Amino acid sequence: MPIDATLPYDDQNVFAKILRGEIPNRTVYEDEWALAFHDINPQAPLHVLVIPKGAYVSWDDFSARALDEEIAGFVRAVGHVARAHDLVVPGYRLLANVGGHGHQEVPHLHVHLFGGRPLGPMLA
Ligand code: DGP
Repeated sequence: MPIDATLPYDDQNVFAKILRGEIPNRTVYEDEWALAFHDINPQAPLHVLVIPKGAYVSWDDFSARALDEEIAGFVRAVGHVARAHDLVVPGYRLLANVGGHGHQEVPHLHVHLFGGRPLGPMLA
């Protein structure tokens, strides 16, 4: 079920539990600002989720409330993960679902990084 992205942050969401180490994950990258790990239900040969360490519900919440250094750190982490997987030459796709129409299911901001095959045109 998609979430209501205007609700306050719920620290019991599954990605908050992953950040606290309460649920296992397959980490591909971690730094001060971000954690990147394999999606549990991959839609491409490489399907990684990159999440900020801070408590933000969605892209909207993050872009409105996060400090510039958090935003910079997170964006750099996403780019680092793509480069570390040699995705720049073949190309890749980034996606952030927000709220109901965006079909966001986990109420902690996450950017999907897809790669490893031609992804075709973007489908709405
Ligand atoms: P979205 O619809 O954008 O909120 O996508 C949520 C993604 O999170 C979906 O692709 C599946 C993934 N996911 C949900 N629960 C878990 C989990 O416990 N571990 C991992 N690694 N991924 C999860």
